[in-house]
Amino acid sequence: MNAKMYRFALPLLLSVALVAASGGAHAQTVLRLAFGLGVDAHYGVGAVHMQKLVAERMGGRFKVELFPDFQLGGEREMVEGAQLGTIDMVITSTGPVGNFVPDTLITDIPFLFRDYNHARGVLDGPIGQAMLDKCAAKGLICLAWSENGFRHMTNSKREIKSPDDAKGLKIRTMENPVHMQAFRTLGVLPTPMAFPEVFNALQAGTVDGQENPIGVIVSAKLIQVQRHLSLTGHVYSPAVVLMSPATFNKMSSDDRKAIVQIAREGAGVTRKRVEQFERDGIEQLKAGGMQIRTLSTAEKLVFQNALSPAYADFAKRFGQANIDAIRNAK
Ligand code: EAX
Repeated sequence: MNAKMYRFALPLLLSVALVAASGGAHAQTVLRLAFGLGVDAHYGVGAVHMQKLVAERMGGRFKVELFPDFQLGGEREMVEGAQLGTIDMVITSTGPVGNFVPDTLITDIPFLFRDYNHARGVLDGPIGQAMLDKCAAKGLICLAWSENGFRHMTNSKREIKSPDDAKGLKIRTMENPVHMQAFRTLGVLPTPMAFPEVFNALQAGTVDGQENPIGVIVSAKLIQVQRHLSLTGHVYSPAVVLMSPATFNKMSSDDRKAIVQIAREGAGVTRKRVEQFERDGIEQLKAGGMQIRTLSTAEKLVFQNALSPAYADFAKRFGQANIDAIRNAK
């Protein structure tokens, strides 16, 4: 064996010897997946499905460990954990994500999406993919769009059927500048707060109300501290499945492709659970004694018209053409 062949063969022989010495076993990497609400809520069922698919499809190289119920902090903290690498994967609403990836904030504009099909079609298409691709420059890997749902207003004081009814109420919002600006424009006093603090704040009366999709209102048992639900559907709340770059970059290209597909399929299960909450949750809340006010299209239009000053600002901030591209998507 000449010197050149020897140089090539030695590392190969060494690595074979090492694998043999380790009994051929590959170390299994644990993927810590964190999210809010319980395992049977919309993020949770998606996370459980992802856990199953990783076990089935990734050759035992990876194992998903679930951290539900905000165990690893509110959504902003979980996203920070993904940036730092202390959390491998997160399923979160886009609420705080805009503070890390400003390009996603356009999705938080009130009354931008007509319905679930419209929102999912845009997010799963080129517009949505372009936003996911912006995450890497901000220290995050956004694998797939998931879903939180259309948000509605609850409060302990009075029925809300018009902006005038909402005026002066102290409403908890997510830590999201677009939502806060919209509520300020309506004359509401927005109080940004991480979700784990919301139940106690409502119970103590430090805020009068909050706004969230049915799945969150039901899963967080907000009926215990809120009397009125107004089905405003004032904003579609996307969610995103994101990963720590430290974890993602250690994966082979095949495993990266696999985890992206698994995130997409997990999001599909989440979306089904959101639809189930939309079907059953309102009746459940009504049966529990919540005073529920449906708003007509005309009444929702009054909210949209009252938001005109904010829309003018959003057009400047995000570009009217970009807003129209989303609004007019089929
Ligand atoms: O993602 O903070 C919120 O209101 C979110 O909708 C909730 O954490 C679920």
